[in-house]
Amino acid sequence: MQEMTGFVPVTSMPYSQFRDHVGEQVTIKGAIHNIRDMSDFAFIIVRTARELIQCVYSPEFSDYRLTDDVMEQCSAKVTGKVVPSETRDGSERYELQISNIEILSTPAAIPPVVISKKQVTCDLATDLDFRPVTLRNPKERAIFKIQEGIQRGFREYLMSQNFTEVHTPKINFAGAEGGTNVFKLDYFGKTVFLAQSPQLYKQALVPVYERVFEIGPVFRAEHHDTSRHLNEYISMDFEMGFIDSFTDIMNTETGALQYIMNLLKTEYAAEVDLLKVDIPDVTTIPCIRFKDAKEMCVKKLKNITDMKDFEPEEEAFLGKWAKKQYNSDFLFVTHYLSAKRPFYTMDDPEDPEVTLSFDLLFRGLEITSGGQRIHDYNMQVEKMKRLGMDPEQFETYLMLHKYGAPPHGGLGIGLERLTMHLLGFKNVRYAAMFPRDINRVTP
Ligand code: AMO
Repeated sequence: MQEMTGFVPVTSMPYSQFRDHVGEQVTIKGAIHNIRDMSDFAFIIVRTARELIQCVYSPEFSDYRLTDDVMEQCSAKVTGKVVPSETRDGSERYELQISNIEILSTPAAIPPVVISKKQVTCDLATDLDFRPVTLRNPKERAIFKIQEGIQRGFREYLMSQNFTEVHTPKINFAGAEGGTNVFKLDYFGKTVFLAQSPQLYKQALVPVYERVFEIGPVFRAEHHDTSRHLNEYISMDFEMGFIDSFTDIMNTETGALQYIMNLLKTEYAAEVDLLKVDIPDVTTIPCIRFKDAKEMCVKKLKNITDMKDFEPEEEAFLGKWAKKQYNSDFLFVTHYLSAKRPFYTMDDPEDPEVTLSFDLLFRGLEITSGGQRIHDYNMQVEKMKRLGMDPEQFETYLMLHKYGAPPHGGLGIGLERLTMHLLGFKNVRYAAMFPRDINRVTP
């Protein structure tokens, strides 16, 4: 009888272990990423899950003879002796002197774009059209390794702060964020909506777990094609109960960002180096009220017409201002106008025109919205009515308030937006693995 032992060996010896095996034969498995034929010898670069490993073929080393089936993108098992390699700057590097290559699979065609150079040089649309292939380029794949680091940091930090990870439904009975950017779905004859955010559910879970978080996809039917909007993105949300003030939420986000940036520096150093990521300092984050920020924008920028929200150029201006004034890449803008925030937002009891809410700008781009929520049943029903909503439609959401909820609040961070500005991209699509926008649903 065959029995499973629960053990699968790691496919390749990591490069970091080569120094302990100098002079020994080791085997790695990966894709042949690049072949540089130097006539009497050849460099064969093997791409493993996270590394590029230089292997050298020469008839001098062994009886193995290179054949034509060793081609770029074939999968192979390469065996060779670990030797120090010559480097121009004298730094310590190792390579494999090939003693055998076993081909495990052969591609049917040559990649449509060059992926074996340092960088993929085609335009964005072509890059996205061929994503399953272009992602193999080490710089492209490093983007999403960094993105993994951000999510991991968010998760690890919140778990250390007693948050419970949850998953809420993406097929919803109502749009949580209002507006028209909600996808409608025919659900066995009923109209339902794709979740714009986990808002209605994460709040419901506060009286259950006190602190919850979720990392998951959300959907926005954006009707325009911009460099900062996707129709499906990953939202990193949390919600916490028993807050004393909405600044508890901003402090928790600051702590999460501190942890994330530190994690990237330590555990993702290879990708940080490869992409030359400028990791921001998050020791403290300055705060400014919406009203004061708006006044500054109106003074410094021309043609500001929307007095209730910021245009992208105002956010960019505020980003530069925070850098100059506080040497900070981040800026919290607080107390947004009540008229511009969703129905669940708590108005400021000292000035009901404004809310106990905030956005976080990172290098001049909004990456987060958050704030304190209404926890009182009558207050929530009244606000819904004032906004022309039908509380009956939100009966299940209102159970939260009706049956008792502590003062609470939370936030949502757009993962692709954070990645975009961390890596200095001009378009959010570079930071989305398989982006969905008004013109794209493939690959
Ligand atoms: P909001 O709608 O502001 O707030 O969204 C939160 C964050 O999500 C990101 N984001 C987007 N990213 C890419 N494409 C889009 N179309 C897109 N829309 C938004 C932004 C934004 O700051 N429920 C609240 C959050 C909360 O209060 O907890 C919400 O979803 O980075």
